[in-house]
Amino acid sequence: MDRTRRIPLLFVVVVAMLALGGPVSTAAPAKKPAQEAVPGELVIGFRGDISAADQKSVLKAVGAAEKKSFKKIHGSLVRVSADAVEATLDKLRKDARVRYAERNFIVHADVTPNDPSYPTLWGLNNAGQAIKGWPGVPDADIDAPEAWNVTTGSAGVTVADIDTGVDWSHPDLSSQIWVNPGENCAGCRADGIDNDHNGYIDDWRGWDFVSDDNNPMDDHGHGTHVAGTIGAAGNNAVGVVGVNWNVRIMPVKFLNHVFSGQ
Ligand SMILES: [Ca+2]
Ligand SMILES: [Ca+2]
Ligand SMILES: [Ca+2]
Ligand SMILES: [Ca+2]
Repeated sequence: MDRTRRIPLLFVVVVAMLALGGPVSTAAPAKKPAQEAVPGELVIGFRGDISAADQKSVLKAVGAAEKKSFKKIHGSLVRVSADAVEATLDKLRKDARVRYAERNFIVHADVTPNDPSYPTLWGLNNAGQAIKGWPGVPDADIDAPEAWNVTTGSAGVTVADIDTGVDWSHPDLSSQIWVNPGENCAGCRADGIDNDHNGYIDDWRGWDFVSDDNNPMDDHGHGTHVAGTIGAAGNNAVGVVGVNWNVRIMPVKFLNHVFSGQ
């Protein structure tokens, strides 16, 4: 029976990492930027039983000038000296009459890609949209838009897709496929020479451990699906979007086209 070739997974991972061009991921995670806020402005919420006169005395005690009062929610927008923001927040948060005090943060709409099939990817963002007639569960997702507000990926990060191969010609993946720099000199991709001396000849875009050749094309579909989740090109007005809009995917094929159980 034609079964999937049994190659120990650890061996494949080690080969992928060491033989095909070093560690899989090289870039440090991006540091989350400080949230943008209006300089010198604070938003304060008072306890509901605090009178307007008491609210004013709280503000006076910390040197805050009221810019706007929100009576219905017992809140206030105030202005303080820009260099006294932290100290003033400290004092307000210790005052039992104050429910909350924070900077006047500036918020923006979540980043949304223009890929036409994005609304069907409920795992990335579930707004309760129906998929094939089945209603969704709002927020049963991985909060991808929230993550995209921080980063949408980087070409400096390479992810090995160790699976059934990858359709490297796919319109949403072709721009994301890793290229081995050691086999990318002029003519080196097809010269029959192991230019980077890693034991694999012309392995310029990964390796096929099933057929032992340099074409890790997917003949099953699973590895390509996984590659799309890892990093289908995002915001390119084509098809779907990956968790990373921009990343490099290293195709490493170790499973053949046969489904388990066949
Ligand atoms: Ca969510
Ligand atoms: Ca090589
Ligand atoms: Ca070569
Ligand atoms: Ca796309």
